[in-house]
Amino acid sequence: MQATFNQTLIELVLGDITQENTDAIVNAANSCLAGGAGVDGAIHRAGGPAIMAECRQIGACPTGQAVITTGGNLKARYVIHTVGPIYRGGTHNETHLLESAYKNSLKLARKKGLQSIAFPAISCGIYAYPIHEAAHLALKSCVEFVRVNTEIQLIRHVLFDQRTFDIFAHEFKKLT
Ligand code: AR6
Repeated sequence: MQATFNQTLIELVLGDITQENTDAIVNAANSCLAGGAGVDGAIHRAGGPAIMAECRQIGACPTGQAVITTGGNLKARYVIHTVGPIYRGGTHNETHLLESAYKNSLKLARKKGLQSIAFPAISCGIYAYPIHEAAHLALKSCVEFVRVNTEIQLIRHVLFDQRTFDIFAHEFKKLT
């Protein structure tokens, strides 16, 4: 499923983000950049120890911010590590923090001159963000960004399971 917004193709696919060949893939990290389970674990396993070595040098990343490392053994040249909010009832600035995680990742990609980027469903696993709302915010953040920034040509949302894909697809149709 895909649609063009301004100059950027936004695409939804079902799959494993570690296999993506976009310039960068985004990691749903924690603020210590310490590695973990979920997509974070999968990216470090597939990318090898060079990524963690760079994360240790960087040290930390506050929630809603993003940092960049090389892609190690991945096909993607870079990994952008962002930290989504832990969902705590929706009254702890979660909306703003999730939007910031997407937008700051995109800003960093633009700053690096990258043309394509793949996102997982940030905060939708261990951090327990309600998926409908997270999908809406993810897509809205990307569409808002590409309305005013034309450098990135492809944003791919890589959803790991059918249910998450279907929810993203439902929210995507509302925007097209
Ligand atoms: N490719 C694409 N998506 C994936 C993959 C994969 N290989 N593996 C899992 N997902 P989560 P969070 C999906 O829990 O909620 C870590 O321990 C998964 O099905 O990875 O932001 C970090 O260190 C879900 O839809 O990230 C943090 O402590 C989505 O990716 C914490 O988890 C996000 O799930 C971050 O939690």
